[in-house]
Amino acid sequence: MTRGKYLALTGGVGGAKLALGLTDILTAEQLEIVVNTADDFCHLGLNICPDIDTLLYTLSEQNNQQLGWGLAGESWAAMDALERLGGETWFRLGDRDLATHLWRTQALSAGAGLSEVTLDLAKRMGIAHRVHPMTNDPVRTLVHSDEGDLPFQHYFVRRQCEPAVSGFSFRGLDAASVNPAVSKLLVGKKIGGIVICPSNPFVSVDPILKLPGLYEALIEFQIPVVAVSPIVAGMAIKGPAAKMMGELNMPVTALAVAQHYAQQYPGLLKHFVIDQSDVTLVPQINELGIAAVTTATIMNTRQDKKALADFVLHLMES
Ligand code: FO1
Repeated sequence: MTRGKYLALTGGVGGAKLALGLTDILTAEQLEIVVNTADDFCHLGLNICPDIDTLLYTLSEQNNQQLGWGLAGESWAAMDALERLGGETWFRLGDRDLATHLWRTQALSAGAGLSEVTLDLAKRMGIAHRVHPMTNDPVRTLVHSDEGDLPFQHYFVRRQCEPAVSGFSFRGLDAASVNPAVSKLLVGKKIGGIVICPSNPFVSVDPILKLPGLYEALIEFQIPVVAVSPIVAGMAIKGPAAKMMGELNMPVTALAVAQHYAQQYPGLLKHFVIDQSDVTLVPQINELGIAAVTTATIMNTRQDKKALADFVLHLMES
């Protein structure tokens, strides 16, 4: 089957699963992946990029499936030693994972951009596909909550998503530019379609789509965009999306996710893929001007990931 070049937009775990399925079908010439960087932060002097690393570890089949982040077969000697020194250990950096952060921090300190560093890291991990941070500029999610404004990792890891959220803002977003490697693909009309992976719409997908000029470019170039719902049968497969929706007074449904995308990015989505268990939502999603389609969206096995990827790609060709 011949396909043009596709872009996948993703955050962490759920998105990385679909990205892995896409890499099983599409070659490095046919697929490039754009990752959220608004979760990034500087911790213990290291540049940590959690979504980039979750994707790189998943694509290189080194990811820790029990934790959902970090590397498989990890050990924690450095964290234990840091604890004995009375250092900060709420954000757990495994011994092997530390090597990634050290490598990245050194390369960035030597003057390389995040884009270059990420492409290089991916190559060194044996990943054929090009992985692009959404921007080279610092964009940081701030979670507005009943405990005040919290930097994303303080909300997510330190406070275990317990504070009730009332909204989000993305520091640095207005001054940020879309990664030039991604802009080049869009302007060069090289993109045949975009897959929005089943990542958190508020803190993983919004920071990407809200980068100045990106949504406008996707509309201008009439690129078919398909999104996959991260909400299935009223629950998030992974992470705090469902809890956030409840606190934002949204119904916890795939329909509400589609409404969010329709309101924030009018005309962007051509198709919205929801789980077959949510089939009753199809007519209401269609009323938003987005064609809702159902399939099995829960990705437990490698075959599940590939099957969902194949389904999404067929939609884009239709
Ligand atoms: N998530 C946790 O829940 N606890 C951790 O201690 C933790 C450490 C960590 C270290 C490196 C890394 O790349 C990711 C890490 N994560 C941890 C996951 C991560 O912070 C979140 O899953 C994402 O930011 C949300 O997509």
